Order: sequence, then C-alpha cells, then structure tokens
Amino acid sequence: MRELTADGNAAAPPQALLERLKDYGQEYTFALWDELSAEERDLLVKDIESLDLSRVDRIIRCSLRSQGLPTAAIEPVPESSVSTVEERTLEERERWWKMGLKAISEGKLAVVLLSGGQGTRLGSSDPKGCFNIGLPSGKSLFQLQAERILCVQRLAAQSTNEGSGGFVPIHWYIMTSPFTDDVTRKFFESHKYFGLEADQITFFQQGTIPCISKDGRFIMETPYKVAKAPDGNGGVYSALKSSRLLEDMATRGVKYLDCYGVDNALVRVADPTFLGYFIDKGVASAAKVVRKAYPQEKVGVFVRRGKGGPLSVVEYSELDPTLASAINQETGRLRYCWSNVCLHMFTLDFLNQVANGLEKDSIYHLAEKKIASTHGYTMGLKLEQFIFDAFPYAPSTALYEVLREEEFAPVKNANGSNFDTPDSAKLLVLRLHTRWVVAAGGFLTHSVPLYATGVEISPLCSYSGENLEAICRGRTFHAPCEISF
Ligand code: UD2
Repeated sequence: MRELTADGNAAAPPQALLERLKDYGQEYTFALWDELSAEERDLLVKDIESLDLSRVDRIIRCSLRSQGLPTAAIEPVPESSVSTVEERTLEERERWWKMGLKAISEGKLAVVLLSGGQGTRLGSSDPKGCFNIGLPSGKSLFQLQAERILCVQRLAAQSTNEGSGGFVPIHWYIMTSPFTDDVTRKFFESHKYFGLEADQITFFQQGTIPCISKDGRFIMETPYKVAKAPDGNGGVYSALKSSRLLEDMATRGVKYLDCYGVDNALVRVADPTFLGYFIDKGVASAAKVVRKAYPQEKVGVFVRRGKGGPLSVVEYSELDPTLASAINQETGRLRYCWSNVCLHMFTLDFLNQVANGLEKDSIYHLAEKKIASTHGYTMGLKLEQFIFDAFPYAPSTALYEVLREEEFAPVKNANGSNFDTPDSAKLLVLRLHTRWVVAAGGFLTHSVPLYATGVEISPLCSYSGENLEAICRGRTFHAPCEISF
C-alpha cells in the first residue's frame, strides 16, 4: 500500500539523501521504501542521516582494498624488548611497586575498562562484566575488578601518608557499547558501585559501524534500519576523543592509563608494579604478555614489522597458521611466543596522539560473522579497530611478562567448551588463592581446589598475595569459603 502525501503524491525518498547514497553505492537501502509506513520511512531516513557516510565509505573502501594485500614481513619480538619474570629481581619488583603506589597516591593513574563487547561466545545476553564465574563469593567480574581498585587505593594511601586515612580515588572510565551500556550502568547502580564512589566512575559509549556484505554494501537489519556493530575495542580512541574524556583526564592530573579487557578473572586492575615499571622505562606504551600456550591459542602475538620496525600485534584470527606453529630451533619454543592479553598501559600524551592520528588510518579489521538481517541471518562482515592497532604509532613499547596462572584467566566461552570458560577461570583463581593461603602459613582441608569449589581470597584483603599472614597463619580453611576482612 503506497502512502500518499497530503498533495496526493507518493512520498518519494528525500532526493538529496538518495543522491548521496548513490555516490557511495548504498542507494538500495531505500529499496523497500514503497512498502514502508510513514513512520518506518521516518525511522529509515533518521537512521541513514545518523551515519557519517563519507567516513564510513572511506573505511569500507580502505578496509576491503587492504584485504589480501601482502602484509609487511613480520619477525619475532627481540627478547631484549621483553622484561621477563625470570630476569626480574626482587629489588626491581619492590621498587616498581613503591613507584606505582606513589604515582597512584598522586592521582596520576586512571583505568580504562573495555567492556563494549557482546558476550555472544559466553552464551549470555548480559555484558560479560556482570558474569558470575561461580566463585564461593558469587562475585561478578565487575565486582572483582572494582574491589581490586578499592584495595590499590588503600595500599597507595598507606604507602605514602602512614595512617592519615585519606586516599586518592582512582578514576575508572568504563567503555560500553549500545549493546551493553544500559545494563552495565544499572548493574553498577544496583550494586552501589561495589563500594566505590559513584563520581569516580565515568561510563562512555564506543561507536558503531554498519555491517557490510563482501562487496561493501550495508546489510539491512530491518527494512528501515542498517545493521550495525560496535567498532571494536580500538574504538576506544575515537570514543575518548568524541566524549572529551581525554580533556577530563588531563583536568584530573592523570598521566597514565591502565587499559584492559573485562573478560579476565585474574586481571590486576591498576597494578602498581606494572605502573612503576612503565614509569621507570619512560615509554609511551606497554603491554603485559604471557608465553603462548599452544599455536592455536586465541590470543594475539607481538611481532616486529620489518627490520627494526615498531612492535605490533597480529591477532589470532589473522596469523598464518604455519607462522603460528613455527618453532625457534634454538629455544624449542614457538617463534611467535609473546601473547597479547589485552592488558595495556599508555601515557595520556600518547592517547592524545593516537586519538588524533588513528582516525586517518581507515583500515579496519574485517571479521566474517552471522548478521541478523531482513533475510534472517546472513554471512556478512563486521568492521573493527583493535586497541593494539596503536602500538605501531608508539615511539617505544615495552613488553612486561607476567605468569598466566597469576594474571590471565580468560572468560570467553560457555561452560562445556574446551577452553577459556567460567569454570576454567574459576579454577585458576582458586588455585592461585590456595597458593597464597599456604604461603601465608594457612592450612586447607584439601590440597587443590575440588573441581567445584575451593578457598577464595577477597580482593579487599589482598591484591597479589600480600598482607595475609595475620589472617591465615595457623588457621585451617574449609572449602567452599571466601577469606575476607
Ligand atoms: C582479545 C584480544 C586478543 C587476546 C584475547 C585474550 C583484542 C582485539 N584481541 O581477543 O589478542 O588478548 O582477548 O583474551 O583485544 N571489546 C569492546 N568493544 C568491542 C569489542 C570488544 O570493548 O567492540 C572488549 C571486550 O568487552 C573485551 C575485550 O575488548 O573486554 C576483548 O574482547 P574481544 O572478544 O573483542 O577480543 P577476543 O577475546 O577475541
């Protein structure tokens, strides 16, 4: 049924908008115009007008064109670029810990949480941070991370002005996407920000970008709405810029940003030792790395692009399988063994450079995904920037090895999958905390966590196993339990 305008003519699509769509080969988004009601036509026009068509077109063209082009030759990261656990001295660890706590007590550190991803692989419609991995405390990933911030704030206050009680809140910038924003804000509100001050948390949304077919045409989610997806965790740079939060950080006196992914049950948020190392090295960017466990592990690997080139990361979805399995004949280890685990540190100065520079780099990563469309689910492409796309712009990047059993417990797939599940993450947390209890002179009624449970230590008690003697020495703990103040 064609809608007619007041003067009896069939309401045609706005000509100027249609012409612009034709300039970009996207005019067929109006193909079903005649079948739309007046309200749906209005929604479609508003949806198309919300797009920065020239920017989106440039990104689509550059990204499709770069497909299959030979990438610069890659080489393994020189071992000299990595601070390994083995070579780190107790003196260094203690010095960096103190340096980090001092900088935190001066308000120089803020935290950026990347939490815009959809928990599709986890099988949960809620944001991943809301997920309860089944610890005795039942705490969500958001709560564990909030309490680690509370613990570091207290340690920082104690380290500088003994007993004066005052602490400097660590500002927590939480990036969401349209898919996670509302539920995330409500989750924090309903949990009273897990003991943090509401005004030390700033939520901001990353951008979205149309999903496309292989020939670059917008996929329509409904006859009057273009299918869109979050623009990748690298969307953090343009989101910080467009929300003017880089200025907000400067106003707060922030110099360093600890930037991490939400789906890691062992993440050491605002890690004082990592911060002290970062300050000591005087670099613009740094990343924690773990040794890759096996060739197909779903982690990016750090590489050097070309002789003496900058450090960058090749994502697991883009690494040639033969390179992933290549062995260093001298060491017997994987040639590409230093894994990216989405634990980054940047100076604010560098973030400003990237936020203004990366925008020109319109090559986005393409991921083939099932896209909800007017024809049911259709195979299409999502366009994403990755947070580690910034590393090649850094004048210097330092890599800081950490042990996966202490700091990397990914929560990616639903229980029942072979790896990176809530159960595997829970076990990693319980095994680590069991070691902490024993090291502090405590006893357990079982030596290793039973499959279902074990002994958990609240982040409010201990950040990385310190200060547990008074609580644990000589005591026996029975699983399941959470050791808290
Ligand atoms: C990420 C890393 C990978 C490795 C792995 C380890 C990237 C691009 N890849 O792979 O190298 O470190 O984690 O677990 O970092 N996110 C957003 N917005 C988005 C997409 C993701 O905020 O548009 C967040 C997401 O909420 C999570 C993090 O980024 O906190 C990584 O999630 P992912 O699922 O995109 O990356 P993954 O697990 O494939």
